[in-house]
Amino acid sequence: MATFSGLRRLEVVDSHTAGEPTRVVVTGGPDLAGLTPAQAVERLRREHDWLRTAAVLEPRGSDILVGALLLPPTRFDTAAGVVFFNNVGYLGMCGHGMIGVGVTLAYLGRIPAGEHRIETPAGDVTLRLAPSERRHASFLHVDSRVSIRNVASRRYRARVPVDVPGHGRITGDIAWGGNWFFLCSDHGLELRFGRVEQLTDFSRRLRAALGAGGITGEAGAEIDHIELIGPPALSENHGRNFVLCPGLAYDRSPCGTGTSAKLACLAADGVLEPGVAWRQEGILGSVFEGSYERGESGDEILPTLAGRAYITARSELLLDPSDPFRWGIGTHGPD
Ligand code: PYC
Repeated sequence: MATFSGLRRLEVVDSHTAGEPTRVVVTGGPDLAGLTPAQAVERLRREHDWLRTAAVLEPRGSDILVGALLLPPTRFDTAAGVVFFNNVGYLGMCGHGMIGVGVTLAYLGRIPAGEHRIETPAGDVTLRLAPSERRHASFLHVDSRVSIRNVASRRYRARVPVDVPGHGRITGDIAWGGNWFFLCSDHGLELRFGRVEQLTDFSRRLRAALGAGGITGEAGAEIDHIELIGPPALSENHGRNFVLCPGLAYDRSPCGTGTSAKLACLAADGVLEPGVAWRQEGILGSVFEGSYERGESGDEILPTLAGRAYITARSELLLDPSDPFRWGIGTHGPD
């Protein structure tokens, strides 16, 4: 007979933003009160990585899931802190995830419509939630469309040549949008949903070539996101992307940090003025609307992105001490 003593419980709320899922861990994590998100990441990595693996790896999660651990604010002017993670580690920021965090906090009744500052390891991000209008009414009191003002973003290097085995030479820009991206337009591939296997394979080889060639972000930072750029499917939009995430899943959304990196490149090339809208399609055709203001230093921009997120589940993850896979498949957990 099954026994259920000693279960560890994680309360989670799941959502998706433009098709890309986010799992917010609300309770059940370790006590990280008083730590900033950057300090919390270090503590999680060292002592509590079980939380990440149990929440997002199989059998409870999958490679495409991005997790978000809510933290108490460390300052009077912020509403919360958040640490994002995935199947292989921790993220500096996550745009689709932050939009999901916005609707989740509203769903939980923790924040009303309005502006809220959220701490992340990459810096503060401002969430803007509008009250729901009747014609869009859901069970939330806020509209599903959330906008975020992301961390300062910038292009670091332009038109960097890379030899991709089996493909030939391509060029791309290296940019920061809260994570490091290599953005490539001259790949010659069609950015269609039916082609995700080919796009994934090419992006993996491109990422390996960056590593082999010692091509990095600033201060030797690993470039762990690849963004293939192409024309939009719909004329009302301005571009389309395919983004390969660090754990080799592709982003179902247009990728908030990737769209920020793209805006930084457009600004650096002088082809998009501050305040002008850029509608970025992802590989599913879902859209983030972006724009930017100039940042404090000459090459920095402050991107704003808007997209829709929907709550999909509220549940309790149970970690049974007799379950050999309770910490996630392929990991041993703390014991
Ligand atoms: O939206 O920034 C984003 C993101 C990063 C990884 C997956 N989504």
